[in-house]
Amino acid sequence: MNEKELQKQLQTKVKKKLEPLFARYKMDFGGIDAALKWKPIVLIIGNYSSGKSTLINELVGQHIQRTGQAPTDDSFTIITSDPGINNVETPGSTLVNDERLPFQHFRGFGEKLISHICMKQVVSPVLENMAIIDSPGMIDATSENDRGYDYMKVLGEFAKIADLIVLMFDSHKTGTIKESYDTIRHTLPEKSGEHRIVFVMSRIDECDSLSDFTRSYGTLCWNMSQMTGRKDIPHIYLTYAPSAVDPNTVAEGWPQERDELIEKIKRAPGFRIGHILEDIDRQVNEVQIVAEAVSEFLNRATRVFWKYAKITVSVAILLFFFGDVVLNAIFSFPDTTLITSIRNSQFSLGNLIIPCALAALTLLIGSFGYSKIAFKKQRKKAMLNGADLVLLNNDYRKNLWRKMETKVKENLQDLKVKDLWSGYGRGMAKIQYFLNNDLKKYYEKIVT
Ligand SMILES: Nc1nc2c(ncn2[C@@H]2O[C@H](COP(=O)(O)OP(=O)(O)OP(=O)(O)O)[C@@H](O)[C@H]2O)c(=O)[nH]1
Ligand SMILES: [Mg+2]
Repeated sequence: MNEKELQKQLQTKVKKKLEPLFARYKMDFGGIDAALKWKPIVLIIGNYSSGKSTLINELVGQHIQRTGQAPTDDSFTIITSDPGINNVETPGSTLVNDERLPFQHFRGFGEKLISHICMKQVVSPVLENMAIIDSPGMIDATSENDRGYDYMKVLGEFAKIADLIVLMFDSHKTGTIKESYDTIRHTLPEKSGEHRIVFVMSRIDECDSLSDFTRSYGTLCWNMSQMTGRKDIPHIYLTYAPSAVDPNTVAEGWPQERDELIEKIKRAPGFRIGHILEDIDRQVNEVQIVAEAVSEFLNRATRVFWKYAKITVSVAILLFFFGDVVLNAIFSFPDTTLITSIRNSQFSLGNLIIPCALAALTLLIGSFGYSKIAFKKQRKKAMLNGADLVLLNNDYRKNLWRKMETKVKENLQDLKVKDLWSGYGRGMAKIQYFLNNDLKKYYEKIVT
């Protein structure tokens, strides 16, 4: 089975199995669905004028994107190739409404963003099984108003569906721009995996001397470790635009450095299935911890329910037989109690009215008391002390909990007494089965 067929099969299976579970625990299935729908994506991001558009033009072999020294692109441009389509440009308003594409959820970012997304379909062998997204250059924007939409969040959404993220810094502005900082420090770690990001220092031909180059490279490394909070420096690819450089001035080793980056980009489609499984794995683990907390709460609530039920039924039975005796002693009513009527062999159905009414009233008060007081109290306590519902025996679980705690609260808040019997617990078993069987099988398939 080739990768495309495997992706298709995964799409049907995962949708059928996971979508209802995600919905049950109020989780968003859109991310997985989007990744399964379309082709592999390479996202090119970085400082303004770092050479993003130039790199794309050279990779595709055509002048598709405008280039320029000042901030040039203010849009996200999705560039790809589809059979029989040449030079077609589609506006964002069409893209976000096309169910076959993974961009529907961008609708939520508003008109301003939608008018800053477009797709260009060109003829290019490199792009047949891949799309490259050119993005607005990062600037020192400080608020959402500067762009008219939440740039960081939008970038995060693109990062989520990308198989490779190329983060470019030119040799003049090695990582000091606010949006670059926020991207590395917050957006990318939250939305993508470290191994999907490549750091690039571009326009290296503009370093006038070796010492100039060393200074730029050193600054970038320093900033990078500040931003990532890591002591080890990630590999930094070096590149330059051959079109901008006199071939006689190209230093030894540069072409190889550049080829390495180009190869890395071209290999991105090969990682798609692995990434999809990784995303599914991560998100199913997130649903799992929510399901665990919910089902533990329901177990505890069920135990309290039975305690309540036992007490209420016992009181109802007592009142059924002796309630009318007490009434008779205090109010001399009813004239004949149930027990007396049986003892005197004068039993008639009328003697059952008061005992039945007392028993029914007790059951009513009991169930009212449970659902309106006890259940709510227990739910409130669980929401305050959520961590106590799951086992947090390692750092992975602790981090996962931190990430999902709000989702757990959201789920607990909406639980009703009838959910004690609505099969939430079965959701947990289904998730477990998916992780231990289905997902494992798919991992085996891509390894073989
Ligand atoms: N010398 C030299 N110039 C380059 C190189 N790459 C790009 N340029 C020039 O740098 C300028 C910016 O390049 P773009 O490709 O437009 O940069 P960008 O990252 O797309 O910029 P924005 O769209 O504004 O974010 C253009 O004038 C390019 O011709 C390079 O490797 N060397
Ligand atoms: Mg550009």
